[in-house]
Amino acid sequence: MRKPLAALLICLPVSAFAAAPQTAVLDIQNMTCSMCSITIHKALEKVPGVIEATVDYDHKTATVKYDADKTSPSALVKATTNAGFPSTLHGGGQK
Ligand SMILES: [Cu+2]
Repeated sequence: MRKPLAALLICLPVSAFAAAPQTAVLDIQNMTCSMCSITIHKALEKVPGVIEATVDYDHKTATVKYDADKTSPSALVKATTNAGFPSTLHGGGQK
């Protein structure tokens, strides 16, 4: 039983550095064609801390995986708004 304990002790500090990614879903306005989703995608991926951005044109939403230590849902909203697509946080994603 010594090995699993040793592994646990080694793993803990590592996981403290890599915070679990958070996911935010944004409702996006002004999306009128598939080109818009590309623009939004680029705007979101430029935000420092964004790990992955998926824009759903059919549902007019963007799902963004981000590092909560580096960015926040409000920064994501700002990024799409600055790109010409005002957005709001969908559901209870913000704490
Ligand atoms: Cu468009």
